[in-house]
Amino acid sequence: MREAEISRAIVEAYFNDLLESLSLDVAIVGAGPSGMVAGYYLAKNGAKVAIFEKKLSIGGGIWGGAMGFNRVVVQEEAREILDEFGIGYRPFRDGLYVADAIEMATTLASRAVKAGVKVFNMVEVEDLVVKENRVAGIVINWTPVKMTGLHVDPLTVEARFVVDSTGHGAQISGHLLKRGLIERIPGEGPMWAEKGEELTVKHTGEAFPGLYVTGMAANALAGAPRMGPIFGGMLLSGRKAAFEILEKLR
Ligand code: 48F
Repeated sequence: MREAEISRAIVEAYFNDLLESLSLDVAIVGAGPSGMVAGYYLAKNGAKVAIFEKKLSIGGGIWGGAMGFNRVVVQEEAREILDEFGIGYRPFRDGLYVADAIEMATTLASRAVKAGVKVFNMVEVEDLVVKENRVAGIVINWTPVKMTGLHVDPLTVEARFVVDSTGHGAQISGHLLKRGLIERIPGEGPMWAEKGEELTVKHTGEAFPGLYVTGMAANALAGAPRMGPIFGGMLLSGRKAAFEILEKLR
């Protein structure tokens, strides 16, 4: 067993995947619930898709449940997505179900990867490629480069569609705002679970030619309320974006 061979195995495998992912049908930014669900349905239906996640871990806001109590609530409308993924849950009251946050994060990730999604963690999307008023790709850099503030140029990935699944900050749409390509991002409103859940799904869609928004990023763009630790809207949002994009890819 030679150390250099271990290194060669890693470098070859990683860079083969990265090379293969430099030209995508869909580049998803953010491996939270909405991004992973979108990735799963896209890959399962034949799209070439990768998720770029700036943190070491995938899962976004799932892990901590609420206040670190690692359970999340899902409403009736999204139960079929839990079933599709094989995530367990217990009925509570009023059409609510409780799922284990750890099971949700790991199962969403596992099923997305097994469906064919490539996940590149520790990679921050620092900008967008925009050509002739259409988003045409993403600009990526290593998270440690961003954290240390080193002056290192990025790489670029071309994609027919980019999905902003970056959560509360809507970071990717923010690059369009900075360039005056969209007018404003009002940011999410104060807590109102029912309304926030409904509007997350409603506002999921193409926010700019070539750029879709999902989950809390959709709420931030629309100025819709936050909703806390209820996750059905995130799951439904990811699925909605995936099927709208699949339709356009066809
Ligand atoms: O925040 P996040 O979980 O997004 P979401 O799918 O779900 C929101 C819920 O978790 C929760 C909630 C539900 O009621 O309110 O907050 O909308 O995941 C967003 C992911 O995007 C990553 C970030 O690290 C997180 O894992 N991310 C953010 N900016 C970038 C990024 C970036 N520039 N490049 C790569 N990843």
